[in-house]
Parts: sequence; C-alpha cells; structure tokens
Amino acid sequence: MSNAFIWNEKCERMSRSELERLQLDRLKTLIQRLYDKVPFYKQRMDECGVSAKSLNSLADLKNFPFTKKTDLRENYPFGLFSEPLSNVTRLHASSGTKGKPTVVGYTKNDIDMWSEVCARSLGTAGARPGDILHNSYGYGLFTGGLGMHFGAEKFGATVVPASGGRTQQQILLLQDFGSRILCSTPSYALNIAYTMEELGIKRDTIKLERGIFGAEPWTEELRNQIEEKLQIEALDIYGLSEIVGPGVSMECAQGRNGLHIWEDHFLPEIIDPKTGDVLPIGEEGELVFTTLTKEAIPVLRYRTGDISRLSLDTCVCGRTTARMQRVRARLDDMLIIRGVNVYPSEIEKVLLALEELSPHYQLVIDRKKALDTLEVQVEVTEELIKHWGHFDNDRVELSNLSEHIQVLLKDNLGITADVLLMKPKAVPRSEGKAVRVIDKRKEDKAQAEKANAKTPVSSKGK
Ligand code: DLL
Repeated sequence: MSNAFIWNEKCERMSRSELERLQLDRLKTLIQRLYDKVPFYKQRMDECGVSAKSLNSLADLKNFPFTKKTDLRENYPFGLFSEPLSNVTRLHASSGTKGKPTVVGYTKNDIDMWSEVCARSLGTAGARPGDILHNSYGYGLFTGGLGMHFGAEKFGATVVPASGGRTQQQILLLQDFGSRILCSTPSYALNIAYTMEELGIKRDTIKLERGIFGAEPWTEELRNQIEEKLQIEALDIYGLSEIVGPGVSMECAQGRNGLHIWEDHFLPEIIDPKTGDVLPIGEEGELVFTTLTKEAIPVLRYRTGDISRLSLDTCVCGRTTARMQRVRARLDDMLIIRGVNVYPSEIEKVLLALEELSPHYQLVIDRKKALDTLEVQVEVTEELIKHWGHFDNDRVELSNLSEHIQVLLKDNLGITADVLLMKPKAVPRSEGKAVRVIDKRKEDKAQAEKANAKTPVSSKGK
C-alpha cells in the first residue's frame, strides 16, 4: 500500500462493516426526517407503503421511492427543503435551460460537510496544505466555484478565486502567483493550454503540477491531451448540485482508476435506468445517490442521469470507499441519429485519436426532410494548417481527412455524419462547461413555443 496523504484517516479508511453500520444508522435518521418534515416524501413513502420501520438493512433501500430532477423543479423553489429558510445559510441553483432552475440550500452544517468532502478530494488528488490553488470554476449560483473554494480554505490552501473567463489574465496570475493546483472544467483547462500556446507563453513560466477537473463528461483521450499540453497530472472530480456540488467523489493520484465516493455522506446505488432495479456491483447503469447527512435539502435515491459502474476492489492508495468509474455519459445527452444511439463522448474518443485534429469540436444536430442529421465540426491543428497553407474562411477543405473521419465514425459507432473541418479557434472556446451539442431541432421547437415560455435563468458563468 502506498503512503498517500490522507486528509481524514478515519472516514477515508473505515472498514466496510463499520461504514455500513454508520450508513444504516444515518439512513434511518434521514428517512424519519424526510417523513416528518417534507410532505412530498411522506406522500411518496405512504404510496410505496414504506417508512423508517421498513429499513432493516441497507438492501431495503431498494423499496423506497426515487427522487428525480423534475421533483425538484415541481417543488420550486423550496418545497423539498427540510429546514426553515432561517436555518439556511446559502442557496445555489443550477441552470434552467429546460425550465425552472433547480434550487438547493445549505445549513451551516451542510457547508461544513461540503467543505470537508472537498478537502478530502483535494488530498486525494495530491494537493497539500500550503499549496496555491487557482480556482477557475465559476463563482455564483453554480456550485463549482464556492464549493471548491470553501473546501480549499478548510484544507489550508491559498485560494485564488479566479472564476471563469478572462483567460489571458488567468494565465498571468498563474505565472505570477505560482499556483500548483488548477481547478476547472477539463474544457477550460484546454482553453488555458491553447491560449498559452497562441500567446507564445512557455510552459516553464507556470508552476502548475496538478489539475482537479470535472463538472462535465470527459474521456481518457481528453485527459491525455490536457496532461501533454499542460504537463500536469489531470484528475477527475465528480459532483452535482442536488447532492452537494463538487466533492461527491474524487479520483486518487495513485490509482487513477475510478473515483472514491465519500460514502459516509453519500450512499451510491447503480440502477437499470429502464426498470429502476438495483444492479449488482460492477454492472454499468444509472448512478443514484442518497444524502446521508444533508440538512437543508436531503435527497432520497436521487437519479443522477449519469452512467457509471461501482467497484469495491481495494485501491493502491489505501482508501476503502467504493469507487465509481469515470462517468461515461449522461443518459439525456444521448443523441439518436437516424435510429442509431450515440453519446458525444464516444464521438470525442474517435476525434481525439487523430493527430491532425485538435480537441475543439461541436456536434450540430438538425432535421432535414424528416431525417436527423449530424454535423461534426472539428478544428484541425496549427501544424496541419502550416503544412497545407492558409485558408480564408473558417472551413478547411481537406476532403481526404473529412472522408476518413466519416468512415471512422461509421465503422466505430455506426453513425452517418457530415464532417466539417474548421480552422484553429473557429469553434467557440469553453469558459466553464463546454457546449458540445447544438440541437437545432430543439432550438426550432423552443422558438415555436417561445410565446408561452418564461425566460429561463441563464447558465452563464459556469
Ligand atoms: O457540475 C458540480 C461540480 C462542480 C462537479 C465542479 C465537479 C466539479 P451541476 O452543475 O449540478 O454540478 O452538474 C452536475 O455534471 O450530473 C454530471 O452529469 C456532470 N458532471 C459533474 N462532474 C462530472 C465528471 C456540478 N467528473 C452534472 N465527469 C452531473 C462527468 C460530470 N460528468
């Protein structure tokens, strides 16, 4: 076993039996709390014929009702809170692009717990108290910025609250402050790397050693590119606002094989998304979390929509908690192109394997003559442009290469796509969560419905 730095020995290395006892105790308390304090849950539990008395083992949780994102929206803004607002220290909300935003709240204890799991995550990623930590997650309603910020302060780091955007200035701060840790979305880390390259800034003018990247799906191929470009170790952090925000789980620097879930606070399950049945450990399905200690808005069996697998194998880092595999995709990100199902991350894998392409891409879906169409817009590298000369517009005509990519997409994923090769910088750069898919079918529909729709809360600044 390695001599990894562990922030909270007791909780990160608890024996399975001790952990399960603690989880069951906390789960009973939670269920009683939800039954007594949140009419929504009382009604759901009554409908399912369950209560705290029905819970004799962790396995009994499978008989309890799920919570979905729509439940939070339908009870907007505070209907699922189990504490009066007078006990709520802070509110966050996630984007309302598909309707009302989802609102979450935190008591003082919730903020402490959240900071604790973020501090554990920092240690797990190889950060050390005293490190300078540059935090490019968006500050504001998004949980990324403030969540990591409080965690980093508790951990004893010196935090640079950079938030997203103004990339040139961020690079200057990275150079002048000598930050060792970067927290951002993976797509924003790439943006920083490419901007440095464009400005001719040498890698050895910054001291970054590690990146703690999450908030959006990313592939191993993207990790390789970030690590190569920035010459840092890039590790995966997962979380969602409905559960707490960042810090639900974190990949360890030693194992780099799955993310340790802070199971004393978040109880994971994997279910079959179609039937809702709990799947055995090791099988892939939809991740579901129950918050064991949250006070302001605890959630029971929250369906994340994220696809992953759990593992209880021992880890080289010495932590004993269950690990979840890197999220492969979000269920609702699945594209159906002429009957073929495909996730953006699968397309990313194909594109990033080609050295002629840079990792900046967008997928544009449309419907023409009653058929769904997919256009893959992807930038070629500067090297390729140098080799082939200059191009006046954003498009690059290299029919052999676009045909080659079309064939790869067909052979690997079974999808028919048009491939548009773009000049460097033609694809909009991410300042937070990358916009990978532009679905013009939805845009058209949304425009048609605009008359009745209310203005959604903007997701800017993530
Ligand atoms: O994205 C919280 C967060 C902030 C996590 C900073 C990590 C770092 P939401 O805006 O509520 O919260 O979005 C949650 O983002 O259900 C996943 O689909 C996706 N997601 C988050 N982390 C990862 C990750 C924050 N490491 C949704 N890999 C989740 C893949 C991720 N997807």
